[in-house]
Amino acid sequence: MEDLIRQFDHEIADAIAGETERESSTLELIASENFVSPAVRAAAGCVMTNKYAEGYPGNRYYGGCDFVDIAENLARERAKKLFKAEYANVQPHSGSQANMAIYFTLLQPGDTVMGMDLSHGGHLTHGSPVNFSGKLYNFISYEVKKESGYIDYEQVAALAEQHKPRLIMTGASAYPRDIDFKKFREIADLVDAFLIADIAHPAGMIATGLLNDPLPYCDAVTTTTHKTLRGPRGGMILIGQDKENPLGIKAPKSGRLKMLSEIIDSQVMPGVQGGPLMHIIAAKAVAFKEDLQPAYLDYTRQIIKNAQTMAEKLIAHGYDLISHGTDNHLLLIDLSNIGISGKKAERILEAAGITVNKNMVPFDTKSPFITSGIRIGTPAVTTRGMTEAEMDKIADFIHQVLSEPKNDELRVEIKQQIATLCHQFPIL
Ligand code: DSN
Repeated sequence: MEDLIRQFDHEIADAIAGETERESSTLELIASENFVSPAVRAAAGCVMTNKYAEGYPGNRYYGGCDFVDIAENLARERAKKLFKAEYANVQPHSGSQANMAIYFTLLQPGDTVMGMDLSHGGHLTHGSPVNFSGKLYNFISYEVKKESGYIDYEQVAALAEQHKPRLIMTGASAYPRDIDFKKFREIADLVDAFLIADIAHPAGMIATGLLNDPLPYCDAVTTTTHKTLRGPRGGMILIGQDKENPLGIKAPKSGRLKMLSEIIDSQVMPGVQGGPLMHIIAAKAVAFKEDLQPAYLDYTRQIIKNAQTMAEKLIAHGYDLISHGTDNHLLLIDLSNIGISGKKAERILEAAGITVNKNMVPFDTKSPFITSGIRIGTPAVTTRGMTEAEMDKIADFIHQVLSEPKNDELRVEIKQQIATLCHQFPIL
């Protein structure tokens, strides 16, 4: 593939070669990233990129859709099987667009909505003032507790009582603990609010039953497909089995789900998007087939074991982990006690071959461009086949680099050791 590109465009071929080398020889610890299989990558680069297919299988605005219909039907059926869902829309180009389609389905501009504060682990589309969500709707943010780092469910209930939101958004991008969706449902019911879970980060472990399942409790669930699900970059919307339709549609129960799903479908396309990315939908189908194999359960178990191993080792080295550990695939570390900003930690770790991202921590006093923390995730290194022994080593590498922030030579030395380690665990 690269040779074909090189024959015509050596600049892009060089950039791809550089990225291939970077991914092969450094440690990818960004919690939202992963490495797709060769089959998923091949599907994402297939001829279906040529096809326009506005609409849904069997009901398109264009001719010639027989084969892309097969791909989309397979993606939808596999997604439903994976999550025990009644409905799946696999067209959203991203998690943000999945969330937008849900908001457009359930809200009017100006409505009051609750979401987790970005600096406490939420996502841009959960009401950040610089995002469409914060501009279109009146978002009220809930937080984690300062002492424990866990979601402050009493605060969520009190804010809901006070503000009577039309919708409560759960889910996070930097929250290391499992979420009590049942408790959120009870709070939402008190004020007659819709409840939506954005499971972009932990979707893989929810699919395999290792983390709480929001589908029985939420009116709809959104996710991305490229994080723990290890598929192509994209989004998806799900509705659980036997869900009461939250729109108050007067129809028999079976008919209500159909009507809600039709509204969501129409908000994804034409409400938010035009033509779906059929090559990406084909790749989603391949990824979901992989996720339905027994090996994927082992993979998701190992993601958690790896994160917990790294958490224990870093705590032993004196690091301040938000919530003192993790239930899932990520750790959020407050670096205030060692006197390094998230920005600086990200830079010096990258120089040593370790890729992480700077991240706000709850009650952060630094700006989002500097931050007091870093976020670390294990999905990508687990895909390479790394287990607890490697996590121990990686935690030691991180500690060595952060303990000597001025030592350039040490970083060069560690980068070489990391390249050697990475080459023992090649990416397919
Ligand atoms: N940018 C993603 C993350 O890193 O968590 C969320 O969309």
